Amino acid sequence: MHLTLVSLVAGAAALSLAPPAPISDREIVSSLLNNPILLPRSSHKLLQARAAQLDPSGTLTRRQFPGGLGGAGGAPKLDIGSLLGLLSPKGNGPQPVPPNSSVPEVRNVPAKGTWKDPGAKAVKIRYGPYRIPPTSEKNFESEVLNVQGMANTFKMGAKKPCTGECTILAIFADLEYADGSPATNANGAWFHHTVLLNSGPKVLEPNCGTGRVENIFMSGNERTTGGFALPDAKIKSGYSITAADSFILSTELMNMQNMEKWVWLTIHYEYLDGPHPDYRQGKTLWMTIGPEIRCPGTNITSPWGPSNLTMSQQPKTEVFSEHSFPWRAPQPGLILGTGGHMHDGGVGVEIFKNSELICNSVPHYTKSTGHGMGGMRRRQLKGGDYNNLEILHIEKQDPCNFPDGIPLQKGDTMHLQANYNFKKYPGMKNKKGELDEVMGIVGTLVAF
Ligand SMILES: [Cu+2]
Repeated sequence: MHLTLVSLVAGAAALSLAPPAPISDREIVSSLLNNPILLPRSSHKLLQARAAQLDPSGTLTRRQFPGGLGGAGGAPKLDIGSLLGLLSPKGNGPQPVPPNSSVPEVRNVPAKGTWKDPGAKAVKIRYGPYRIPPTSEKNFESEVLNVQGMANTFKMGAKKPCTGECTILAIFADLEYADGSPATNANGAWFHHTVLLNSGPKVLEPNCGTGRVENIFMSGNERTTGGFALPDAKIKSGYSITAADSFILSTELMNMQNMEKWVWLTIHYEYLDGPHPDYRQGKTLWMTIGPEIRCPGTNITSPWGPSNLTMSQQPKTEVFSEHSFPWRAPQPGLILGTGGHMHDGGVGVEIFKNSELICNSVPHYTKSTGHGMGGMRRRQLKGGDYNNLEILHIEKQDPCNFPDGIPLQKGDTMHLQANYNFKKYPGMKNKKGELDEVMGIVGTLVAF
């Protein structure tokens, strides 16, 4: 007994000396396919469609991949290399030539000034270039999602702000052209969304508690701040990454014009070098509406009754409220901040801890100042006498901050209620002229 214990301890010590192996591409892709919480619906659907395209047996067209993708237990073996080729920013098709750019990949930039930690560094990393196809171009995305001018890509092993250990305090994402000037919807580049995922041997996905791949940041046109700490909080927190962690970027960009564009995604990181055990672990908890978005391996039914959305997440009525599945805290923590993301037509996302309303995240609309819209005007849309460039669009959405933290006990629940009213705000239409998919996503910063 004594000997066994000693040899176990010795074995553990020997193990800890070897650097932990990073997560394989196969495990990452398997997690992304199996856990619909990790990616926005459109990116998840495109990933499934790409995987199905490469599956010679046709069995991968099923929604779930419970056996993994390794070919074990009768599960089909997916050629991950080919899949990643299809998903890369360039794709497998004819290679269009990006413009030259002299803007460096990594720039040391001033901290945005809100994170008062004296040791904080700030760096801006440029990813890309990404080609955004003209609205008239037929591509895989336009066929699968009924949209125009969209490019959806993955980048595995995306550059991290540090190569060893560091603690990230905040993340901001933006788009720019070759010369570094901003690419916005005002000049026709629609920043649909980007998702930054982290994978690693010690990563634990906080929403479902399964898997070693985690969605740590999402942003779109509203240019959300991804914070793992509150600038004015009394509680120190951050997201720590290690040398074995690997970043994955999922990026979905859209064109508002019938003219090819090349853009770079920029991510600004504010971080502290090295490990910081005195900091609480800041985690982003994502909750979302959607008829089939559950944790892998669970089969719970919604306590809120039938969904107001179709399977492609398009609204069935003009005025409705839609809820997420409740999330249950696996351990105590502190809620430091929360905020929602909606699509046009949204009037607010209400966020609850147990049954108590802790935040109403309200969207703010502005008139799009797009120009050169010839490519879109030619099309006569049914079901309304407006086009997507004539309506108000959500520009930003209010967050709620709790500098003292709202205590979360083990077993406490959280959920969201997304309120939509298309009578008040017209919604974006897809290329068939139907109301396009809607979202109700809430990111909550919890310090564990
Ligand atoms: Cu969205």
